[in-house]
Amino acid sequence: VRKKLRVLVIMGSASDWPTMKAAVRRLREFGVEHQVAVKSAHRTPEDVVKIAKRARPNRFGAIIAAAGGAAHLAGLAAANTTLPVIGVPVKSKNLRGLDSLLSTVQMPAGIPVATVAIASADNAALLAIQILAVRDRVLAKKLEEHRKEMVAMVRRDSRRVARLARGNLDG
Ligand code: RP5
Repeated sequence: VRKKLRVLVIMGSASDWPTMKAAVRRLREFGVEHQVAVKSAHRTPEDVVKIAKRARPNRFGAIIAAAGGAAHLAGLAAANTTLPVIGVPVKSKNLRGLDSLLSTVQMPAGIPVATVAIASADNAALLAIQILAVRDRVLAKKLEEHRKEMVAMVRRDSRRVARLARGNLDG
């Protein structure tokens, strides 16, 4: 049997961890093996190159890279691997993540980064799981279950909001 692929989660700073926790929570929920590390495109560029180059032989199937501000981490990782790289723009103090978003998403032709919305660590994990699920039936089944749970949740919410809309609007 083929060995299961893992997900590598890197972030530019320990200050990104509160944002990235949600990705780890989701990967755990789906039983996807992962490794988490702080690697900075600007402060430790050699370490980023090294971990990205070793990612495929180290049995990773996707990389999640989160950074804020002049967010070059996902791009630098993508430049050093042919694995799919998912960028998470972390919300920044001065520009509320718009800088992170643009510097993560605006990659040059030839080196793509799949960028999720600002601070969307959970979606990054789901996308990584979807990538692994291309060749993993168990994961694909779990993703289907997750979608069904969302449908049930939205329908529950809809009934609740419809009830509220029929009630006292000033209460
Ligand atoms: C980026 O700058 C990090 O990804 C983080 O989002 C931001 C601030 O980093 P710290 O100054 O908190 O280490 O490199």
